[in-house]
Amino acid sequence: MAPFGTLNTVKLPNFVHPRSFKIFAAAKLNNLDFDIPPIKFGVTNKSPAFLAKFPLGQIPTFESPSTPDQDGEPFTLTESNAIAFYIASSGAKAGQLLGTNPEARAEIQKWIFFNELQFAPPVSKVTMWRAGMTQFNKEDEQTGKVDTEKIMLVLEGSLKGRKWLVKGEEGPTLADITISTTLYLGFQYYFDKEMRKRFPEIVRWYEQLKEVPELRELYDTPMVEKKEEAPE
Ligand SMILES: N[C@@H](CCC(=O)N[C@@H](CS)C(=O)NCC(=O)O)C(=O)O
Repeated sequence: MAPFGTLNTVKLPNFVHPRSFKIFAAAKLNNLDFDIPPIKFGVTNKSPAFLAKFPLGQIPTFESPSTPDQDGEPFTLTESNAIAFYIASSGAKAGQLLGTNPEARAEIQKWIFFNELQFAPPVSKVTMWRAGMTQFNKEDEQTGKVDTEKIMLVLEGSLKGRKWLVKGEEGPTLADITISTTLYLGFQYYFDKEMRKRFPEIVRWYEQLKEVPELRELYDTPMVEKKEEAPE
């Protein structure tokens, strides 16, 4: 299959870049593939060639030479949620992923913002150092723990009696995919066996996502038995 476009992201063994995970999941559901050039984080994305196209020098970014704009320039996109939206819009499962009516579409947007602003930041504080990606910070660990717990309780309540996050939709929608991006990281490093017992709806819903044939391989990562304790 010809690549749908180029995705600039980092690929590390045993670590899927969290902001890119939702893009990969939407691509799997829409049967799309990417060209992924090798990137040395902090070097390639700060090179003049990269900055000329993407001035913030951040990843992920997307480019599609086969879809030029009106000036003949390749279509480019930054912001992981916008890229995930574009990929979700670009295949046979667009209707399922983006919602079938205005209420569902609005609710999907709600979960995307919820993930970006309420959920991913605290989960990132408690997972990234455990994943070896950042330094431990005591204050971040404490606030991250409190805020993560609060949001997990909201999510647990929202999933009660529902197959997917957005009521009435034949999901998974982009809402499920986006929230699961944060949980994917969380289950690997933070939400251990003890914690998972307290969130049965979230675990049930996540296991169900793992059973979607197109997603099985992407989501196939062991969940942590016991999370690393924070240093004193
Ligand atoms: N809102 C952006 C944030 C992108 C972002 O912060 N990417 C980080 C990696 S997770 C990055 O490239 N940081 C390098 C930098 O800011 O110089 C998105 O969702 O795509």
